[in-house]
Amino acid sequence: MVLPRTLWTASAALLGACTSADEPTDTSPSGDAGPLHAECSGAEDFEIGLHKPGMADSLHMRVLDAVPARPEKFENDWLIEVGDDDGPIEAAEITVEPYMPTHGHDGTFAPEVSPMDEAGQYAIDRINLWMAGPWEVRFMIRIGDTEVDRIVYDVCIEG
Ligand SMILES: [Cu+2]
Repeated sequence: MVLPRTLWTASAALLGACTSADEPTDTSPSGDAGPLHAECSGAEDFEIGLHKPGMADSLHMRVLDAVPARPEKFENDWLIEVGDDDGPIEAAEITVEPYMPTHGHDGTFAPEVSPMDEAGQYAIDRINLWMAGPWEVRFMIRIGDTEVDRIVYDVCIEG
């Protein structure tokens, strides 16, 4: 579990910048993070604050905090913020699936999703990234009975 933060206002102001940053501008190997796992070529560099638009382009997500700060093997806890252009999305039904695309398996159990008091914030606990290599952390977001969007974070686990 990570602590809630009151960042929605600041985050909303940054959404425009995020959506224009989808194109990678630096494809050189990251100097700080060391070499990625061999199967992780093309994975983006995960960092706290990373913003992603949904595949349907109706919602956005930001990782407000992560423990550990860079994803590591086995269990990871994230604090996320979900919103659309009008602000935070409360009462979303969020399903999270860690998935290893190169091997076709999941994290063996579903992470725990807990709405926080701060509007639009959800704690995602026990994201089990149990092998080295590339993972997708897949978020499926429903409001009522309607699936509104899907958002995927690509992360690389060092082995
Ligand atoms: Cu695997």
